[in-house]
Amino acid sequence: MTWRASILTLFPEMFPGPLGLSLAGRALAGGTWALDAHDIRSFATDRHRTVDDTPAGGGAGMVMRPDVLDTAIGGVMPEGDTRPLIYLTPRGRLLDQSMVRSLAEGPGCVLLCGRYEGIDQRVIDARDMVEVSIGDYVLSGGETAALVLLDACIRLLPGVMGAADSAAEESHGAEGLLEYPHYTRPAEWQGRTIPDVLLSGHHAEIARWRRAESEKITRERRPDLWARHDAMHGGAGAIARHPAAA
Ligand code: 6GU
Repeated sequence: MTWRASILTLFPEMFPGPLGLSLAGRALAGGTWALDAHDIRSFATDRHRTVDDTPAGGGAGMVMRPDVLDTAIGGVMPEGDTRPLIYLTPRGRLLDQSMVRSLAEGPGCVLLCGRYEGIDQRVIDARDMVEVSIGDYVLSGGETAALVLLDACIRLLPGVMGAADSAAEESHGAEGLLEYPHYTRPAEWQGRTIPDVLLSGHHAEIARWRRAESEKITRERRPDLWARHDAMHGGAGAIARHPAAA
């Protein structure tokens, strides 16, 4: 069954964009996933095809109208469509790899990309939208966030990635650690060498070195991920439990 993404946006030309290339593009052409992008403006009913209005209570910017959005959603989500309806907004729940995994396992998603100051709260409530953010910074619209979310999901669809285990071993994988550093030829470049252990042929030692590097970089860069990883493994720190590796 094809994983299907439907997009509601004022800028449908932004899709598939970069997702039409490389891994995702090949999977799109091959039918692993499908995309339909719809112009919200085409669901407006007045002569001027109005999609927004001034905020109730006053203030700067414009708010997208609930009636137009509801018609648009109804137009792309038939009765019985079980896909989650996601509104991309900086006030949403932070996207993470576990959310990505569960979306990729489902039938697809419907993505609503907002512009202006936001959308009327009543359509968020009435349609039971899941509000999702991709990080703590502000984008000019939800479209680039939608592309990020889709990219993360598509690469997990069966058959999209080359090596069977390349999704399992990477950063934010099941272990919740960042990835160890990578090296390739030449063995010496601008006076810099490759760590000896990687050229030793001792697979167990290489695995141990990579694990230690993963833990070190996660501790240094992402104390939040490290705390969660450590708790997952009984807490108190991996080194403390494995004094030999310290
Ligand atoms: Cl989903 N939308 C916008 N406009 N800005 C964001 C975002 C989404 N996530 C982070 N910043």
